[in-house]
Amino acid sequence: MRSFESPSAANKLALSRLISEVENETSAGKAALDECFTRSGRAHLIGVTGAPGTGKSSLVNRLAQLIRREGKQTVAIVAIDPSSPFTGGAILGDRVRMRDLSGDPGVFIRSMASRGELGGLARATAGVVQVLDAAGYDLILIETVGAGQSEVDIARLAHTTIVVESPGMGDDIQAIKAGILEIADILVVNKADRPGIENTERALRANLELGYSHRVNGKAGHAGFTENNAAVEPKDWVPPVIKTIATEESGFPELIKAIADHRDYLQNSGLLAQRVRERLMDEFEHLLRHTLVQNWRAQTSTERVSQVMDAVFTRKRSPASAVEELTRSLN
Ligand SMILES: Nc1nc2c(ncn2[C@@H]2O[C@H](COP(=O)(O)OP(=O)(O)OP(=O)(O)O)[C@@H](O)[C@H]2O)c(=O)[nH]1
Ligand SMILES: [Mg+2]
Repeated sequence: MRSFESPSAANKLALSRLISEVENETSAGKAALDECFTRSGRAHLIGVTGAPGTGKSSLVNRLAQLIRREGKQTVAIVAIDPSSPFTGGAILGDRVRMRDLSGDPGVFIRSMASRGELGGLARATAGVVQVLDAAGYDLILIETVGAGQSEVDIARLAHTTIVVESPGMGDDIQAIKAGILEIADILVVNKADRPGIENTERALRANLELGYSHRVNGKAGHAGFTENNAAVEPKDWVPPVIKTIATEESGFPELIKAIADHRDYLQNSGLLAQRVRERLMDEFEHLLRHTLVQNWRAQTSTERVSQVMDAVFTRKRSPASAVEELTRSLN
């Protein structure tokens, strides 16, 4: 594990292998995660989400490149489901990314495929991010296509969530349709070189103002631990709207500053500690459910389950009583 402390080109291969163990939930992977955890908690986790083709990969790529040019921070990129069926852009984006960044020892790039099981991807992503955090990467950029519950779960992993929108679909803001606007800490209108940028920006700002009164603790949809609220009382964070051109460098100094400002805001308001606690509680509960169900499955024969479920299907038993019956040995 010592070899993962300072990221370098030499240990990227070892890091890749370790991440595969974690993704596949092998016993070596689980042991590594336990060890990594105690050395994690330093990295700034940044979620980048938005509809297919808005330019997330290009943006993440450019961000990493410019942050590296400043030379102060190392960057890891986790791209979720890069083989998105919606656009072919991601594959091209990934290739550009590889060429631009892969020679830099301060950059690590990992792609992750979707999982079948609900919650599986979020769990695997949390594990991978934890390993990268422990390996010492300062910033971890997590790219997800903003659609569906598992994407929202992944976005919740991040300290700072960037929602990417782009013009070209009339006034139809895709992030609003997908219901991801309310998780944004920073809004980016990418492809600012395209016509329609003003309309997109205006519609976004209007929606932001509308939704703003519903925000809780600076982040809507972040219910959970609230016992600290009296002490915290943060001034509301107003998500900035930033125009970028990811194929150039336009808007990126502003975006990098907004990311740093949000990090400072979270730290100074006490929200960072609160969010980290919420996230760890989430992770604990998710793992608890996962473990209990796995143990139960290991101890319960499928024949027994179908026997009891037959009684449910014929309405001789309620689902609740089936659960009671089938978990009796665990009590
Ligand atoms: N004109 C213009 N094109 C851009 C800009 N940013 C990205 N693109 C192009 O838009 C296409 C999609 O970009 P990606 O970065 O792959 O978008 P994405 O959101 O990651 O796409 P998915 O991962 O498939 O959801 C590519 O052809 C990019 O070159 C921009 O600022 N201006
Ligand atoms: Mg992409």
